[in-house]
Amino acid sequence: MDEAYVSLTTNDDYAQGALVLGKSLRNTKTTRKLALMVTSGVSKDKRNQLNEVWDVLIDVTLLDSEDKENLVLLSRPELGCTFSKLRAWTLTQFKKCVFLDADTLVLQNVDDLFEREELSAAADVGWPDCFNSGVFVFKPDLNTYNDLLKHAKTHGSFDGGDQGLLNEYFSDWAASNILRHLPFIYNMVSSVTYSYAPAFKRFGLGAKIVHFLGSVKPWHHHYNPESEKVVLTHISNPSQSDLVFVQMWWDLFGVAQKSGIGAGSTGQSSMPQSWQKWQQKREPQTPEDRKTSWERGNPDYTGEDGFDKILNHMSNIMLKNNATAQQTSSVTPSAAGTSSTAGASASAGASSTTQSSKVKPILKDSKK
Ligand SMILES: [Mn+2]
Repeated sequence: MDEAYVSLTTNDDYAQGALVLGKSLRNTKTTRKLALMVTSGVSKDKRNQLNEVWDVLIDVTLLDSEDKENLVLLSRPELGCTFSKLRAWTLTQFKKCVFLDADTLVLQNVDDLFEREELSAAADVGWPDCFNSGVFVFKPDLNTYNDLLKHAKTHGSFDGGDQGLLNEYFSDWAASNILRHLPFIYNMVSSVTYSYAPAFKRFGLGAKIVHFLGSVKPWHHHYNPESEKVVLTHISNPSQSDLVFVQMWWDLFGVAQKSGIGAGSTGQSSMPQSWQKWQQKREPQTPEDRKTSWERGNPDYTGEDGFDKILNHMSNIMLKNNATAQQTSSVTPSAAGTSSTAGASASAGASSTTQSSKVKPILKDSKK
């Protein structure tokens, strides 16, 4: 196989992200290889864990931008090591790759990304004329790698990290070819309900890759093993979407740690509840499926068969009955009334008869 998903971790902290990312990719039943770049900062224990999920761990040496001034400007000095990301272009055993930051989570199969050209990426939410370098399609090539290093030495990076450098190097991204613009659902910010809640409501279920931007990562939050609920201790006012996705991250982390043992176990049964729920929302059950679940004593209480929906349904029936009753009473006098509208009245009368005959079975049902 000559195509691969590639990620990077330079320490044990991000290794947790890489573990969950790898697991989430496995769950999508991808046909591509999973290749993780690691530096000497990753311990043996973590490497063993990661080896369970990733096909191959590739040792790379740390590459630092040494651009402390700009990193301080961004107040993210830890970003310097993300320059090691450039090493991805040396993985010439693969023809084409998709790079994913270790702080991303894959919700659905994204193998279609391999049909895209270098460099394809989604717009950055902070400056949409720049791409976000957390998810991108690229072609490993030593010439490109050397050019990138040369560019780094002569121009530096305007933000001190890999994103500034890559955006200047692939500077035609913004305007040259729309096919190199990935849709936002391939790199959706986890806190998206903060910036555009209605859009998340309308399009969020289509999300394919979630990106936990910022310095607080899912693994920094507190997880209560008894309630199996995550507590977002580091965000004072977390967004709704963060709550959902950080919980999903932790649930998958639990599975990855228990079974480990990732490569084979991709069955539905190993999917945590939060993931099953998300999938059910995305692929709603057919009425037949729901009937079967109901008959087996498993109504979807939190979804389609939830109390609110049942209440809504019932009040709709009641309102319809009231409307029908009103219509019937308003039609009757005209049916018996003036001869000039006799034709219209007759048809209105007929339809009201049909409606009231429809009402009867519903009333019968509701008595059961
Ligand atoms: Mn990131």
